[in-house]
Amino acid sequence: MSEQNIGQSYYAEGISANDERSIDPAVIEILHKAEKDNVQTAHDRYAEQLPQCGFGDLGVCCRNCLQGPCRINPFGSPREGVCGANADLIVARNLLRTIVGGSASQSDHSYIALQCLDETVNGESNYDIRGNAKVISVATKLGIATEGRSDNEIAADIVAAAYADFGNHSSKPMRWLTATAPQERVDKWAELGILPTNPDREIRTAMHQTSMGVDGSPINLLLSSLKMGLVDGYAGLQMGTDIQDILFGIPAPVKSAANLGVLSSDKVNIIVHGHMPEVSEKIVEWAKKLEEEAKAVGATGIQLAGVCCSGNEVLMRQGVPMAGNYLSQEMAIITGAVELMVVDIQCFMPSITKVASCYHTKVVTTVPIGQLPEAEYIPFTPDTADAKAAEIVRMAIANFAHRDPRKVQIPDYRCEAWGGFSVEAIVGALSALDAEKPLKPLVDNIIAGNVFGAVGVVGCNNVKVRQDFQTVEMIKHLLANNVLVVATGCTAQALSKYGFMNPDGAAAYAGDGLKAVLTAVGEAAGLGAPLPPVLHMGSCVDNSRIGDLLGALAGYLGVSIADLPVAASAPELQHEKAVSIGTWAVALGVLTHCGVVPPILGSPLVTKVLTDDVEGLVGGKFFVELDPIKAADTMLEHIAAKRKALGI
Ligand code: NFS
Ligand code: SF4
Repeated sequence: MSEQNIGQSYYAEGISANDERSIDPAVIEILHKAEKDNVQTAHDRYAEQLPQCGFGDLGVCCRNCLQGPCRINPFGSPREGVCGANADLIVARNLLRTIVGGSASQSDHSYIALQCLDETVNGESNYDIRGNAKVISVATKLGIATEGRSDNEIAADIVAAAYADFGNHSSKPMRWLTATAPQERVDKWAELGILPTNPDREIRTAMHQTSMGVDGSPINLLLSSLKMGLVDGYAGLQMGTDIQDILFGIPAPVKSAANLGVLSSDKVNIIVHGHMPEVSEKIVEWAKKLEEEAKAVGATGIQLAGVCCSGNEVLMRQGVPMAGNYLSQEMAIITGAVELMVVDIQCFMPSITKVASCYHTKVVTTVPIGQLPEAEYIPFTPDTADAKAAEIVRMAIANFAHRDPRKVQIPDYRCEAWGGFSVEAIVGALSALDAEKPLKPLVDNIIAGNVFGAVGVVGCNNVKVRQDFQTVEMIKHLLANNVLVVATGCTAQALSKYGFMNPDGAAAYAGDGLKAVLTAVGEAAGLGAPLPPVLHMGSCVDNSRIGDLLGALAGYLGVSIADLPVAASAPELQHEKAVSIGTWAVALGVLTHCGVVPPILGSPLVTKVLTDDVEGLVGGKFFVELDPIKAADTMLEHIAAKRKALGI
């Protein structure tokens, strides 16, 4: 059986049907090993948390001042906190603070990349500009002159434009937003008064607005939540992706593999985890350079693998295989085969050092704000990146001698998975069919009904729901109904493990119309095989690529994004970032599914606005559905209605 078929069949055969924690047989194998090794995982800690607090679940507790904590009883009294805030107000304030958390994480991530580009332009860093075409496209959209200028000169102006957004003291909207979003959206957001100016100012204002005794209007707070979603969309996702592509290159299709079986029993295994390609790209570079040193200690080489979005970043640009998604981070260590896990920012569990202490695995932190008391801290700066990366790789090599073969168990599951589907790569593949109007073949097939519509599936794992289950079941149903699927984040890694991201997946999962289109594009683009039925578009930051694709499709058709036969879904969301990204998607006009109930149900008003009324304002709305087939059906109905409205 070929590698990719393992991926397809092991889920189909229901090997893992009996475990409520995950559908991934590799993960279940390791969970059993964890029990044997007496290691606690997120699943055990979750069990200890049960039952979780009902007030928190509904979003009706408030700690915004020291008169609290206050909580509202949805079934009786108290109906108000000490200051008089009711459930609607408390839920709306808490939601905005959650979205602030997401937007702050993502805009700080882009700011780190921005400073790295700044130092690179000034010749003060260990990085180069690899995405030359991106320098031109980003400059062009920002209205920066490119004729007869070097990449470095142009990039210096791009850096200045980005800093100007973060230092914008005027009431003008962020330039990155107005340069990127379709004009129709910008006008709509202006009409609603939700155009963000300076991302840092918006975050500060929202924290102020939600503090005790300021905004008492739930509706006003919800409008600020939409605005905060736009902060994430443009200061976080869009700026982050643009700058990372300038530094590290525009991704192009690349063949790789996924699941814990990508770890090697005879190589030095290094896991990159977190979100910053500044760290993970350098580790990749130095792992290649120091391969011989690994052989000198008796290993056959160095095996890199990624977890979470760092994994997605280095898959997209370097073809590094993915060990797994968020809920697999502890599993990777429990294999006993990992010499070193290097983390930077976001989504690494504080537990990993404790898990690592049961094995020989070293954990290395690299960023001042992302430290773990039991880890080695090797601070990474743009001008020391080479030396630090070499030090970290050498630390892993030296640790190979400490691996205890009796503790090693690498599950024999790995699946062929492709990555690298940037918008540039997708348009490139389509231009093999129509060089003049690359989007025409896709749009023609949508009109003809071969492609019924498109869905972007994004976001995390969440210990409250069975790992990968909702994602896989929902996507199977959508593909069978000829919906084209693009994926990012940890859901992309989920799908990569079960054969959705290799050419064989087209025959296994896609309906006839979609299969024919994937085959035609794949052949024309010279892949010699169909396109995978789910296109891996990258990390969570790379959700901007989905936004760019939607904008291009809407522009081609001369309609609003809100009119397109598309939907979005975060079936297993966990992080605040997933909430802020979802809010941006709604503001873009997209129907957005949540497969985990967000803490808003304590307010009937907030729930109604987000799942109903907001559609009248921006064209998009949220819906919550825990059953993956029902969720897919709701998206299919929505797509059908949008098709009908477009007259197709
Ligand atoms: Ni997105 Fe990436 Fe995964 Fe969720 Fe975390 S890694 S930025 S937040 S858990 S998808
Ligand atoms: Fe209680 Fe109001 Fe203070 Fe919140 S802000 S803790 S509801 S008194």
